[in-house]
Amino acid sequence: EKITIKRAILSVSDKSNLVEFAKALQQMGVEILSTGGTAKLLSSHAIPVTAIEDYTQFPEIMGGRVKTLHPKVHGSLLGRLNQDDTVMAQHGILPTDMLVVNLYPFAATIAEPNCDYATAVENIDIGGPAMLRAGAKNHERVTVITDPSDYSAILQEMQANDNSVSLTTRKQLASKVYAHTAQYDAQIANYLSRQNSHAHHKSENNIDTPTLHIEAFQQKQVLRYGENPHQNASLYVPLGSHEAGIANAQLLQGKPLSYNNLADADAAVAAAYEYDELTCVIVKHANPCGIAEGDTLLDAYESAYRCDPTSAFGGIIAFNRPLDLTTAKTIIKRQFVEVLIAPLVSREALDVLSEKPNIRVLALGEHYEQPKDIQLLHRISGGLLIQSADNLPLSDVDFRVVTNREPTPNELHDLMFAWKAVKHVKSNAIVFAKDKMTVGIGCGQTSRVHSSLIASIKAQEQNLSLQGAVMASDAFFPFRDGLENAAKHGATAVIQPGGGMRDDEVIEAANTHDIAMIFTGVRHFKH
Ligand code: 93A
Repeated sequence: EKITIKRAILSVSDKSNLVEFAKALQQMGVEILSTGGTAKLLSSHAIPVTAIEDYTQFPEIMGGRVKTLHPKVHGSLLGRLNQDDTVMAQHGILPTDMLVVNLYPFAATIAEPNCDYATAVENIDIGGPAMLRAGAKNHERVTVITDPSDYSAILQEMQANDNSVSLTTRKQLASKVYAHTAQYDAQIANYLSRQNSHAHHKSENNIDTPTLHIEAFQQKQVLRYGENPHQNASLYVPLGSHEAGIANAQLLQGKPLSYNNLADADAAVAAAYEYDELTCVIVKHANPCGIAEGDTLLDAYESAYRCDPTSAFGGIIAFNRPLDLTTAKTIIKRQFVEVLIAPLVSREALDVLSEKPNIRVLALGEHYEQPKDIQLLHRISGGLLIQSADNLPLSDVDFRVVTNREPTPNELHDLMFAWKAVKHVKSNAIVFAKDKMTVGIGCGQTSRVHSSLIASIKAQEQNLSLQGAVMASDAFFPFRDGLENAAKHGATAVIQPGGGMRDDEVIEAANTHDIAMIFTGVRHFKH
């Protein structure tokens, strides 16, 4: 059934675009009811408006805490089409067909550096969410708008359909409402529990850490399937924020990204943006199989590819600089690639890539920055593990040379390069690097010795000499054999967290082999 919108309640804190929206409603013959501040603004623009107080015959009281919490307001929003006509008439309740509400800006208020507790509490909106939830429940009749950026689309729909909005749209808007109020309540819950001292604990390094609460997400896209074809999957994005990242990257060509594509692309971009220098990262099964810096994009790609061409087949390639024609050409001539990612992709590069339309090409945006403060979620049976990201700034790391010999400047550069790389390799992680490229990566083994063995085997397979290479380990070496092994393969410098029981023996082994070793005091487990 078509419902012509005849009456609307407008009560908004964010008053952007409101006046022109209300004007358009008025021109369509819609009667407008409003709360204090909203009514005042509309009146000042000569838009006729009925004060809610006049409709309810009850004043706004308690400094605005009770404005719309009245049966004549909620009855007006909840009254069912046809079914409730009699009781509404009996109590002088007029039906509302449209509700436009956005809430007291709680998140913005508590983000203010000087926000005190009382101000925060006063910014908990009660009447707004109550109306939103009522109107959304009754979406069979009521059109509920909570986002000013929806005004123009709704007006267009009304103009094209005799002042009515389709049920499909009303349902969509209703789902947006509940997502919004859920997010709003989550922000309040998080704030209040942060106020409570039990919600803070001293972490091991005596940093006062707030307890993490799960962010609210909404479904963005249903994916074809999950890790395997018999698994269902969806992509979710944080509610109410447009976070930069793979989930919002622009697909310039190719089929929609799969679950594995998204996960691998994410790993590749995180690693590529670990570096300020021009860098290429090739990822397979969420692990880098080649990382390299280069003077040109092509250099970087060639070096990253050389590290492990076998694994690079069907890989995901990410750059932290715009993708150019020469590099794009070389890649598609040389190898099968699933996804190519760069901040920008030049017109000519895209033209040549279009010869292989199955390659998914993603642009992150010119000024892309890797988000720093994202929560990492890991579902376990019966619960959910949440942790903050592994994003300690390098400037906070206390790099200490623990051996007799200091690293040479070249070794030092490679050590830093390898240390950034090893953070992005699944544990146990060992990275050999030389001349700003990885020359052997050992990932995901249950023992460090085997990771290092695999890294060296891979290097030998590619005829990449480990002579003069450096080695990075994501966690400390429990025994001196880790160092013996590095020396055996020709590594001359090592970087690792340190902190093991037998650090003395490990340092002694390094000195015996004239290896320069740095302790970071920071571990980079990744599982
Ligand atoms: O303090 S409230 O929770 N009590 C209410 O009854 C109520 N009704 C609407 N806040 C209430 N509102 C909110 O007031 C709306 O959600 C909106 O954000 C704001 C609009 O107030 P004004 O029109 O006076 O600017």
